[in-house]
Amino acid sequence: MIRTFETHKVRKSKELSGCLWNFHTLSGEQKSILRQVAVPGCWETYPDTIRYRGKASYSRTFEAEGNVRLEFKGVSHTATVLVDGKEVASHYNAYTIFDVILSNMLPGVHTLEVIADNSFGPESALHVPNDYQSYGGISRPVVMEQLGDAYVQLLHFTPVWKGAAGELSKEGKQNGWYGRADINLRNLSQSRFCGTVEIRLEKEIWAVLPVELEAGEIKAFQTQELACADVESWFPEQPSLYHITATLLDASGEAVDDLIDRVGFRQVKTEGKDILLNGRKLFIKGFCRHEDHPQFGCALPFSAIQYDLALAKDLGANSIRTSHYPNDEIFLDLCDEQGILVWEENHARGLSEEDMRNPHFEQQCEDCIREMITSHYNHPSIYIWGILNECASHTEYGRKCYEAQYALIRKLDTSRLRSSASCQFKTDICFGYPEVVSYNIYPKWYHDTPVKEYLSDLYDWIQTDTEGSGKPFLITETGAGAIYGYRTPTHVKWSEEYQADALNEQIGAIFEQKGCSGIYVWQFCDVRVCDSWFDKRPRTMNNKGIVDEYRRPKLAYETVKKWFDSKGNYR
Ligand code: ADA
Repeated sequence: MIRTFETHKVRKSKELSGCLWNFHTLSGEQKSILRQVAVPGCWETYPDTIRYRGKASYSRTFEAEGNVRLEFKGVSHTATVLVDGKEVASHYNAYTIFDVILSNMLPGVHTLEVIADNSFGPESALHVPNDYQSYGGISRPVVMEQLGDAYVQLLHFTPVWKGAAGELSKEGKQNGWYGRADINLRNLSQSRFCGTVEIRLEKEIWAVLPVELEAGEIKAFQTQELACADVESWFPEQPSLYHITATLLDASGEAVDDLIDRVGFRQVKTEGKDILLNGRKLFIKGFCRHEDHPQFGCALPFSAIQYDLALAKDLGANSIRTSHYPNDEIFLDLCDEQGILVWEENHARGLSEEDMRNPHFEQQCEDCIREMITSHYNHPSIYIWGILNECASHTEYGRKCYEAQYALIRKLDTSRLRSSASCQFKTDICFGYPEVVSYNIYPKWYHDTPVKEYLSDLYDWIQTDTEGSGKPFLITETGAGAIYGYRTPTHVKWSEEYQADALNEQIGAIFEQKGCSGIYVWQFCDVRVCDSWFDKRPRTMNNKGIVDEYRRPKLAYETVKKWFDSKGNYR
């Protein structure tokens, strides 16, 4: 399953995943383990490659002719793509989409090979041994599309509220909504393309733009801000969605290509210390969630993703933080449809200044941000872009990296907030850039300070000594570890009782903290971590889940549910 809705009616597309591909390992002593494997999938879900770190080859045949677009939703973590034995694309990062255009293919059967590599090394600045697993495989779907001479390469829609402020918070149809569409068109032929691009909101024609593309040209088009009458706003309680379609017509008026996406009319901004969603003061009750499962690795199927969201909703959550990388777009489709707000972040966790000085770091971060925002721009559930979780935001070198990445996000998207989850206690120097100040704190786990005291001390420092003063404030991580099934009247650390007690105090203090707009509990479920973390992580797992890796609830499940159910979505 690619998306929860059709993204084309004119363009012909075929999923190349959703079946078995030929597989063999390519490095180390496990050379040439030959078999057929499910794609999408991770090789760590097979017994003989469960801890394999290196390269492996996936291959299959496919029929095609003319202009073909291959889209890879995620290959973990570095991909080399060959068609008929010739390299046609390469990509770094497991968590972002990449594509390749194959022009003028001869009719017939072709071979597709993807070499995936999950090894660590100096050329990988973001996938490093870490407190989560860098899996190996074609972990998200692969799609083949048949293109004509010209096609719709990108369709971004920005909702704009122009009505009276008070109206925005009412549910039901409103006439204050406008929108702006940005479209990129590409001419694959060697001759000029003339025609029009027609944009529909649901069935209604909303805009028509004239098109002239020189041979081989990629051109950006933008509509003015146009009215979108009688649409309902998107709220967590009323997640109204609308299909937007860009159809490319040639000079004779024939449709030659199209691209369909879904949008929601909602406005996100800050006002003083508040995060406003459609004018209402948002209160975040969320979880940090890794894409991780003992049976699927990071390649969770649709039903497993939906099960996680159902548990989060049962727990009273209204938001998920995609810690620490962009998520599968089908997860975002489900969040759009179910009114679950998303903090989506680029790929980084706990990188020191030395790590950030890796010569590949800045380009790999920039690529991840561009690819994340380009492919996820239209999802109304995403209210904030995060960067660089717990990286070196306390050093001058780090500050320059944060500044550049915040600036890039603002260049790509003016409609959403920005933040970064910091762990630099009273030493962070990067709060002048983001709209929201966010911290990961672990009183009652990594240090036994009373939570209320620790939190108010940190909050007061932010208000008095930093450029984050007066900005909205979020706790983006707090929690404690518990080994599922370890129950003891001693309530010692690693027991389920201790985790429940710690979270009770942590959440209680955060809910009471003035100026705090919410919390993300670390973390939704227990996850596999890299082997080298064995000494810090019992079971070589991060055991701070509210449920274990099989989604079995720990005692803390009811504790979190009690707190989350006690508060609505707004302050
Ligand atoms: C950090 C980090 C998380 C996880 C957590 C923990 O806050 O952002 O990825 O490692 O600590 O479990 O200690």
